[in-house]
Amino acid sequence: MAPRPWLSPLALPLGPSVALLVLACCCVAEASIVEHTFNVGNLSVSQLCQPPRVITAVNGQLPGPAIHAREGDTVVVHLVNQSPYNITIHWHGIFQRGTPWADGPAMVTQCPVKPGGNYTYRFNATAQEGTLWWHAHISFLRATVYGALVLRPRAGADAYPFPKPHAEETVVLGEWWNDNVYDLQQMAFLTGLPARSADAYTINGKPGDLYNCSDGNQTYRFQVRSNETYLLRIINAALNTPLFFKVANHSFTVVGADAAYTTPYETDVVVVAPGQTVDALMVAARAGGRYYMAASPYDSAIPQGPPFSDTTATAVVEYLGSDTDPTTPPTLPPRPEVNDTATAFRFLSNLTALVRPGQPTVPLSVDTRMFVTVGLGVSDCQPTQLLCNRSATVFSSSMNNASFVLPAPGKPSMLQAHYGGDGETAGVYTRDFPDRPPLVFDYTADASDTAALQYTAKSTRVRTLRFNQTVEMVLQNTRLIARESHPMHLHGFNFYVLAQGFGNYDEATATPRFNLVNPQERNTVAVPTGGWAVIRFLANNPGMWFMHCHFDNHLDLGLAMVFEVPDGPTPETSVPPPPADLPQC
Ligand SMILES: *[C@@H]1O[C@H](CO)[C@@H](O)[C@H](O)[C@H]1NC(C)=O
Ligand SMILES: *[C@@H]1O[C@H](CO)[C@@H](O)[C@H](O)[C@H]1NC(C)=O
Ligand SMILES: *[C@@H]1O[C@H](CO)[C@@H](O)[C@H](O)[C@H]1NC(C)=O
Ligand SMILES: *[C@@H]1O[C@H](CO)[C@@H](O)[C@H](O)[C@H]1NC(C)=O
Ligand SMILES: *[C@@H]1O[C@H](CO)[C@@H](O)[C@H](O)[C@H]1NC(C)=O
Ligand SMILES: *[C@@H]1O[C@H](CO)[C@@H](O)[C@H](O)[C@H]1NC(C)=O
Ligand SMILES: *[C@@H]1O[C@H](CO)[C@@H](O)[C@H](O)[C@H]1NC(C)=O
Ligand SMILES: *[C@@H]1O[C@H](CO)[C@@H](O)[C@H](O)[C@H]1NC(C)=O
Ligand SMILES: *[C@@H]1O[C@H](CO)[C@@H](O)[C@H](O)[C@H]1NC(C)=O
Ligand SMILES: *[C@@H]1O[C@H](CO)[C@@H](O)[C@H](O)[C@H]1NC(C)=O
Ligand SMILES: *[C@@H]1O[C@H](CO)[C@@H](O)[C@H](O)[C@H]1NC(C)=O
Ligand SMILES: *[C@@H]1O[C@H](CO)[C@@H](O)[C@H](O)[C@H]1NC(C)=O
Ligand SMILES: [Cu+2]
Repeated sequence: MAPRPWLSPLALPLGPSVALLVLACCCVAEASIVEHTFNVGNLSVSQLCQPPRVITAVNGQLPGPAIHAREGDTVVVHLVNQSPYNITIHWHGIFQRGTPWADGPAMVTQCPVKPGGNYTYRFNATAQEGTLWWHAHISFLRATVYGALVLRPRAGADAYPFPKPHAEETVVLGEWWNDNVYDLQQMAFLTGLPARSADAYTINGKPGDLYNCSDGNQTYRFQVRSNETYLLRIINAALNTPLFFKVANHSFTVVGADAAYTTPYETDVVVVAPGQTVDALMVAARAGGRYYMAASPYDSAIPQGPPFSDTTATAVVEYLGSDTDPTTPPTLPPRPEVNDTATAFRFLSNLTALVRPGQPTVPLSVDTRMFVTVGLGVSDCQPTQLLCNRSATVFSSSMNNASFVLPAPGKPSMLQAHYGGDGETAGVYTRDFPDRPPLVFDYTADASDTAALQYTAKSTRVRTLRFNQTVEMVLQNTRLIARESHPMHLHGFNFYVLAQGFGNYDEATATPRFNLVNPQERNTVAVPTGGWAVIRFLANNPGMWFMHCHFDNHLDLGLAMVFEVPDGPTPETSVPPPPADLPQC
């Protein structure tokens, strides 16, 4: 990839309708329509000096096209499936208020778009600013079907609640397999054995110079000018790996996370779990030179799990001007150890929200309290796992010991069942997701009673809320099989993270530590390994909303549940009829 100058906001590749609007309405900031066509199909890619491989990609790009919109715009994406696989796309972090049929998780809000089929996603980017992203929400296809979704303020970059940067860049972190990821998922399911870990990490689709490869064409390059400030929009699109992110000899001011502004936070390392985003200002404070941007793994599992790639993805930050010698190798930043939980926790727990007048803040009263364990376990093979060892149990994962499975083939999606009013009678799901684990035990300390506690049964359980109820949820990691930091993602809402810590949640000591002033607002929280996090959200969005671990390996094993939010009192607070082109199963 040729080096390219940092894009100025006006030179961004906006859709035709937005480009027109920028010309026509420089003074009046009206909402506009941002329209894209996503052709999902085969793309042949050569990576890590391997022979070309066929991957599934949007419009022949890896990462896929970035969507740029302004707060309040209507986003319209025509998905055309020219791939051999069933596809859906999720707009990660978009509330989808009034458009639950556009959320995207397969079999939760829609049946998949079959090969040769198409579906138009239509939603408003209302009351959200910052960096989000989109990705496939079926099989492991999001390994290559992903891209940025950038929401700027209605009034443009001048309206950022921080000094306007000279330019912006999206930095999408990913994982790469020298394999067909659809087949990997199929084998993992059929055998009940975990899929193997990635062969490389990537920055904007490229693994970088530290991998064995000699063609010099696998490194992404950014160019900067001395003393200018850049807004990095960092997205972790990896399937299973939280990442440390650094730039040699540079530091950051974090100003946003998950499309919610934060109090400016100074750091030289950014930590992003799968599903999370971080917006960080970086001053190009050197006179010149070349510096590596590095993304390296954080492996939170205790004890450490299956082997994973202890490697580093790099991109090059190159200063323009005579002070840069293009022949010097870039400086590599020191990277945290793979098990550096202290660094991960310091970053993830220290972020706070930027409180702004007129913006919603954390609800102070609570209607429903839930205590939910998240972790690994074992299950019996399901009948459809045809290559399973039936005399043994297989890995599983669960929330409150309920291991989630999607509705079986032949059933409608959960949102269709909900809308039809026959969710339970149609045998699609049951309304009995528990508010407590079935058994109270020492969730995090080493103990010998482990084997008896590991077993978990498969089910499709939802928690039905009242419309506009305030929900507080303690997410408690367990030691069963292994402690691990699970990135828990909620569709349809942002939540506030009131507190987090290690060990067993203790209400008496935790409650006084709740941040009820400026708690960070996110759509994905990395529950500390062997620890807990407390979140709160207002259930003001009717629909069926998936909550799940954003490690695809764990999602597939059942670390998920669904919130069912009934209609409110008005048409605006009710699930509308499904769009005419909603795919059928
Ligand atoms: C896409 O690639 C798969 C192999 O991965 C192949 O079976 C299929 O025919 C290809 N489809 C098209 C339209 O090229
Ligand atoms: C989306 O925005 C458009 C234009 O502002 C508006 O007409 C429409 O009602 C909105 N849709 C929803 C579901 O809120
Ligand atoms: C989308 O699907 C409809 C219904 O099958 C079909 O009529 C239409 O031609 C398709 N559009 C595209 C762009 O493939
Ligand atoms: C590169 O190859 C060497 C020798 O085969 C091996 O030891 C090393 O782990 C490889 N590095 C990466 C990043 O694959
Ligand atoms: C490098 O990759 C680009 C596309 O990413 C391609 O156009 C170019 O031909 C490649 N160059 C080499 C030397 O392989
Ligand atoms: C950057 O700022 C420093 C301190 O203000 C100044 O000395 C230096 O000349 C500036 N460099 C450039 C390239 O403008
Ligand atoms: C830049 O970073 C490298 C690697 O950490 C370090 O060795 C070097 O001293 C740093 N240079 C300066 C000028 O800070
Ligand atoms: C991280 O792993 C190394 C090597 O296994 C070990 O020596 C060290 O104690 C571990 N650190 C933590 C914080 O667990
Ligand atoms: C961040 O959190 C840690 C606890 O992990 C604390 O010791 C530290 O003082 C906090 N503040 C900053 C600015 O890092
Ligand atoms: C299946 O599991 C049983 C019980 O753990 C074990 O004894 C047996 O070796 C396994 N068979 C295979 C083929 O792995
Ligand atoms: C939902 O509850 C909040 C307060 O918790 C209230 O301000 C808002 O008006 C309610 N919305 C609806 C649609 O009932
Ligand atoms: C694709 O989706 C359809 C409809 O839900 C389903 O019947 C079919 O089995 C799926 N195909 C694959 C390969 O998963
Ligand atoms: Cu997980």
